[in-house]
Amino acid sequence: MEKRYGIIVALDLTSREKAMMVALEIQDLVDAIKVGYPLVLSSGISVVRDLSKISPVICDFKIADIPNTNSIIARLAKENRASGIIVHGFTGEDSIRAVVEAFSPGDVFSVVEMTHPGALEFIQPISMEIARKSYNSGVRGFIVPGTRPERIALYRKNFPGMLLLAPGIGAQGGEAKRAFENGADYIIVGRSIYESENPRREVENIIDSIQ
Ligand code: OMP
Repeated sequence: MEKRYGIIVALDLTSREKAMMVALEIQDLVDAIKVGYPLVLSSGISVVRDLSKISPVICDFKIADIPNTNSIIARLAKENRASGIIVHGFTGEDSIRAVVEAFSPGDVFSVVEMTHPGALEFIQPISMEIARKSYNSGVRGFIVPGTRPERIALYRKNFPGMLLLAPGIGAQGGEAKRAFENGADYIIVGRSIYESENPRREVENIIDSIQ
């Protein structure tokens, strides 16, 4: 994934037309488009292929199954030209590794800690172990909480070579500048961009805020 400003847009839309429109409007300012269940379930997996003609696509399927099922899902994403894919790290080394192998060559990102308050209940207490297992399984990077910059700094310190992608910027209260200052390589931004009346201006504002 080539880095310009380090911004990944999350298009959690249920309209293919709107998704294509926003993607085209901001394609030169973002490094990738993250696509998840809202868009794929409403538009079909072919939307990944269509968006990949505009920008690299990361499939956020948060894959969390047994190794065999994980491989099938990863292969489907690959066949539809995804450049990256997201797996849930808590499922363990064999499940993560299955995605790494089925998606190769391609970037696999493991969710090691989440942004929402509920992540403190189960995930955060074991997140460093999740990160360690994910690292051992050969992932390219981690999804880390942009809502908790001090946690980003911790992952940065413990895993210097890993790409750190931080969602939770904007709508969930995280700040782009703080995420980068604490070691994020990329920020993931959804609603602040796609719900804006002027998505392009919103991305430009984010770029201004980090320079
Ligand atoms: P906004 O809150 O609208 O900016 O969107 C954030 C995006 O990042 C959504 O697509 C979420 O599903 C995703 N995300 C989180 O918000 N928190 C996480 O802990 C993990 C993710 C993710 O895996 O991308």
